[in-house]
Amino acid sequence: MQLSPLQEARYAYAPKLPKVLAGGVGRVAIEFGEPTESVADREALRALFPSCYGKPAAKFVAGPGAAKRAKMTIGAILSGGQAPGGHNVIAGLFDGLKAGNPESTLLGFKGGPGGLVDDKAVVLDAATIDRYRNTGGFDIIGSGRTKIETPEQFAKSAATARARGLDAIVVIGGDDSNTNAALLAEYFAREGVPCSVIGVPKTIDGDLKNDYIEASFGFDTATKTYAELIGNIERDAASARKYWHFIKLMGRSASHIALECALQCRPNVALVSEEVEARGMTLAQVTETVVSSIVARAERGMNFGVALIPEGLIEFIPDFKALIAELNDMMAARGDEFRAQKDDEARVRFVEGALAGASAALYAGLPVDIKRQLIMDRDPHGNVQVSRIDTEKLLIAMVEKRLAALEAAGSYSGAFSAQAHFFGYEGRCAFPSNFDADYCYGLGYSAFVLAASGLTGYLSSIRNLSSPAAEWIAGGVPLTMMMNLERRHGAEKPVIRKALVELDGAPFKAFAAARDDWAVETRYRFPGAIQYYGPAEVCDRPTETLLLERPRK
Ligand code: FBP
Repeated sequence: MQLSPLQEARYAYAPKLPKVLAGGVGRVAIEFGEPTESVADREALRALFPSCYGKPAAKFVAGPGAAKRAKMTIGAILSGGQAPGGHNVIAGLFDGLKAGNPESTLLGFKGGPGGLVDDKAVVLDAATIDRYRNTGGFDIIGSGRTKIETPEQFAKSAATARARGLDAIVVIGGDDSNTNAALLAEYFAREGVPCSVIGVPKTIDGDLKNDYIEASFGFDTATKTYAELIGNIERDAASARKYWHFIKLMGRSASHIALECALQCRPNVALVSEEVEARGMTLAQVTETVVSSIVARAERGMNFGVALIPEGLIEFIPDFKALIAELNDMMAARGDEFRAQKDDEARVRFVEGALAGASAALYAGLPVDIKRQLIMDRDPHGNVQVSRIDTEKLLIAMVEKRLAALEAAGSYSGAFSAQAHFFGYEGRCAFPSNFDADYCYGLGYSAFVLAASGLTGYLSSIRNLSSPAAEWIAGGVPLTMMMNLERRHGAEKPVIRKALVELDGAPFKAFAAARDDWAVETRYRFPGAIQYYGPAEVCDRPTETLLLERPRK
């Protein structure tokens, strides 16, 4: 493979570790806190997780060393969507494992959780790890979205753990994948499989966070990548002065990515799904938010602008949310009939016949492409695949219609020409920023310490992230602490609760205080490309979200 100069340089980058881990695995002791409770549905979860529920949070402190030094075999799984830094989690895990005992073995299960079920693994040796240090992507072993849920899948996972002599499995994933990790930990405990299960908080979406998880890895790099592109588009818009750019940003449900990019780039409009839901806004009202900026700017001679749209928007518009919930239940209950329809057109007709009331009317009035996109296959966790719904185009169509009406009424005389963009996959495999490279390496190293200390059902945790890496606080948090019951595939299931944008949180408040000005004036900010070498204030700066949520002390 031909290496780029940056790739070669990044191989040599030494991630910065929290001070408590920098002394090596032999000098890490664990301090336990109070027993924990889940975020909701406590009795139900206590009953579902009799072994793992309510464990105390763990914090690493300097001490005699809690991690066992015997030879171990650990299996790593990369799960769900790619996020920059996954390779460094594996590198940190590998280095911790080898520091514990050079005879230990790291296995990589191929293609996500399915690799564990089907026992498809490779040995990850030093030479392999060195080819992936500080690089983006999950290609070292691949990823997948298999949900381990049937008794047969659990039994096969246990058989793999036994056959391979696994002491621990490290699941590197988002909320759904770590829900899997919690279920697996409980199953192993119940069945007497002597194998820990440790999670690592991954997702560019930024929605796996709480008091112990300040950020999921990958959010930093992905948002900086998108912000660079948005800044470039803003400059293009302000130069050409003829286009409105509608940019949909990945992030499935939560709007953290859109909000972070807004704080970095100061676009004219940024929609926040959580606010749309809280205000009970209809699609027409959401459209009006954009239209009012377009009209105000046109009056000032600026027929250009930039609008950010979170990927999950339509799921938060109450009437769409009800429609999607009905579609999900209907597709679960009448799945066979639905799938038996001969083509897309027949499926749309079938759905139109099956829906009733307001949902039927809403669905009937949508453009045909959106109708089709709404009934595409759900992912294995029951989620609508929002990245495949062209919300940005739906919004452009709505805006055009409204502007035409305003023009006819004599209250708009601007020129509107739109460009649609979707930034998602572009950011998921970028070279991890220094922040993500350091954070991920530390998370992997911590996962080893948790596993080697005999803990199970924990998520690797590093806190105090807005401070320099040496001051970061490492440890683990019980997975059940983040769980509640939610409706999936038509039934109540235990899942890790998504952390959505909080409207009384500092990032949203900072945005809300400035947005009326941005809507009318041109206040663009150009973050530029991620810098890997240079002064720390340029290269190691965390996201605006993190700095606002956890101001440096
Ligand atoms: P997870 O990190 O939760 O797995 O998802 C990240 C994500 O990039 C979402 O933002 C997006 O909606 C989804 O994956 C896209 O999925 P896919 O890669 O299957 O198209």
